[in-house]
Amino acid sequence: MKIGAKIFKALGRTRSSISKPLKALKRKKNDESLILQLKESLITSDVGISTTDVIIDKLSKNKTDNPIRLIQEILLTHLPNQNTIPVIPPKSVIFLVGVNGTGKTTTTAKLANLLSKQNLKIFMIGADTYRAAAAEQLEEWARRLNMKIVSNAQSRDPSAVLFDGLKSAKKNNSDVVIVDTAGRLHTYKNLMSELEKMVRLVNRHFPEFNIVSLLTIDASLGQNSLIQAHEFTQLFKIDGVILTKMDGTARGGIAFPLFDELKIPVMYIGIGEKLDDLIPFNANDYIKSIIGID
Ligand SMILES: Nc1nc2c(ncn2[C@@H]2O[C@H](COP(=O)(O)OP(=O)(O)OP(=O)(O)O)[C@@H](O)[C@H]2O)c(=O)[nH]1
Ligand SMILES: [Mg+2]
Repeated sequence: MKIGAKIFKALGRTRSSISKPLKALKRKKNDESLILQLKESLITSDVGISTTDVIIDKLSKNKTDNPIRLIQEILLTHLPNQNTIPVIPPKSVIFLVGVNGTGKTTTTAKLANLLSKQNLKIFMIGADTYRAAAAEQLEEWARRLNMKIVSNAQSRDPSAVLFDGLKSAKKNNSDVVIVDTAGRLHTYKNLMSELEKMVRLVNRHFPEFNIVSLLTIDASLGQNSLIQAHEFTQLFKIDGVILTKMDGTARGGIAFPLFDELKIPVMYIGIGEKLDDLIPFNANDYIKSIIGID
């Protein structure tokens, strides 16, 4: 299945709520009750108030023949330009961070799979030393992927595991190192200071590696995920977001408020639990999948 088709399928529920009033508006132009219905759909899909307001305002004022096209154009201006989304260069350490249960460990494996298909030599590090069986979970993925990994189920020190892992990754001449981190500590502050310690370690001992911090966000959590993202970005530098669990949610509009409010670009989307269920974010495909054009 092509990437565009995959995202189209994943966003089916979001689309079904938005495209109904939108298609009806094409027939009954400027119908106030349809515009109101569209507004409600956009808001319940988590497109966000500010983007929704712009759409409704333009729709009410413009006597357009093609409301779907108009909305497509507006939505495009509310996402980062595709060319500004960072790519992962060789010699990168990717930290996957995020609240517990948002999909860090699964996404570590999925991202390893995706990047290895771009001919990058991948190394994984299981630096979640807090959750029971976290190391085993990632080791199992590494076995399936036939990839190198360093983890330590006995350790309670994520930085020590990271150090060992980076030493091995260097010896192995790996291009990209993906680090699974802990999602739960007693407080956000503790979590952030562990993450910062790991970043310092890379800068000090492995300066040849470029650091990329990606935040996993559970798309089905709606406004709560925005609050989480806000808290993380206040305390830790985030380069991009991976929206997980986009499959099956009716709240697939979350990329808009994320960018509007926090200026963080979405880089990848998780659309299932399998290794192939991670796709690079593409604004055009995403918007088409939400409003129902192909
Ligand atoms: N449907 C769906 N499920 C997902 C996706 N990504 C992750 N999951 C599931 O979400 C659950 C939690 O994923 P994990 O990868 O363990 O999450 P985590 O952030 O590592 O969790 P902690 O280690 O507890 O912090 C698992 O059951 C995954 O299979 C996705 O894109 N779609
Ligand atoms: Mg985990």
